[in-house]
Amino acid sequence: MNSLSRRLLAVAGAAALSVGLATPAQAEQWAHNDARGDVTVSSGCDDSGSNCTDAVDATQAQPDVLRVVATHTTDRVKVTARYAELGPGLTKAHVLRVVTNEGLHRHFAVVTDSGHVVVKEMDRDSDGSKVSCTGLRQSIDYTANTVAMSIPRSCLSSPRWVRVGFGTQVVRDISDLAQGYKSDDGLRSGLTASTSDLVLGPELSRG
Ligand SMILES: [Ca+2]
Repeated sequence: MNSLSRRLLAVAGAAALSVGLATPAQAEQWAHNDARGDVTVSSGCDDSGSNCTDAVDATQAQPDVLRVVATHTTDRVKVTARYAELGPGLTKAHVLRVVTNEGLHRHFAVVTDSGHVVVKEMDRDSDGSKVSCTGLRQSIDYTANTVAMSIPRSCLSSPRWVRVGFGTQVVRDISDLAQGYKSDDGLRSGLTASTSDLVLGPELSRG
């Protein structure tokens, strides 16, 4: 299985247009408008959810990311994503990827099941071990179809700049991974290759 899928499923427990924004005084911000209709459906998987066949299915509204805004403030690294459709059903993994100027590589994952947060953790890329961090936050709005997640800078060694990626995966049946999943990398228009990690945006300096 690819690194992204492995990570997303592991934390589940069961296994463009880019524009610079006018920056507020206290934050540097970047936004990306992701393509509509570019959800990747992974099907024909084995029992562990591996070795799937990936294909873009333009008819899938969930979890089609339409816009990602990343913000690096004086105390947090934050991303907000808006979807064509989110919805509380099924098992969903939302992942914020961060790479810092000091070479830290982290993935902050929030997994929901039927709308309830069941996993919330940050992992180190090199070995997948959990990184303790007080102050990880998420906010999910199923009416507005938005997800916001943020990491305190103090948990990232207070970096000078960061690059962030963001994506969401929906597991079709957490008790039967062979049924596959649907994914959208919020910074990649088109196929979310199951062999690659989340695409990173540009360097964002501390605001
Ligand atoms: Ca999309």
